[in-house]
Amino acid sequence: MAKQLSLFAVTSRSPEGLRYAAEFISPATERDLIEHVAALPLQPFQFGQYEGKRRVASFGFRYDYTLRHLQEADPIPPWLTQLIERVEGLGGPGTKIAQVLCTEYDTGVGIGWHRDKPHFDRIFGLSLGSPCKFRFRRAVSEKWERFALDVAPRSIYMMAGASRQDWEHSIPAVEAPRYSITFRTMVKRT
Ligand SMILES: O=C(O)CCC(=O)C(=O)O
Repeated sequence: MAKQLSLFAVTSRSPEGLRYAAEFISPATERDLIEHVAALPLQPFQFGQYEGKRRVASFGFRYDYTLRHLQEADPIPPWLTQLIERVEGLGGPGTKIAQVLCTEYDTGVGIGWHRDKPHFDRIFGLSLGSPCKFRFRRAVSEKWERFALDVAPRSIYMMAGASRQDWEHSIPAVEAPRYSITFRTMVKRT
């Protein structure tokens, strides 16, 4: 595993709460993680009656779009333990990862505009295999304000605050196979 890094604001005009760190993991760890993710029983993303082209496996919790609620999923596997400790370290005191989503994007596959479900709080995304454009948009007086981040393999981003609550995000079709492992904390219910 690479040494501990810090997350940085992307630019002064990036969405509030968006942070990024390049080279969060080494190329050897990246290869190892891709092998683990590719060996999972990945399933096409189910969005109610629709099926997405990306293939996913959820751990901890999964959101069921047909039943419209959060369900328990398989426990987070041990091969993710060390990585989660590093992500929690990056997130700072009180960061507790409760949900992990492993995603495979084949060439030509992306993800449409969305915000993550409100049950989740902060979202950390580790990129593996190939780069992508990570796009943001939010409605401002009947127009879209837009921002795009070039996300490199082995990097990690964090969405908190407005970048996660107010802005939508999407990834256009990738030009080479990409994998991501996203880590989510839960909103604390009082
Ligand atoms: O692949 C990524 O980095 C983003 C995934 C994402 O936006 C999601 O699963 O909701």
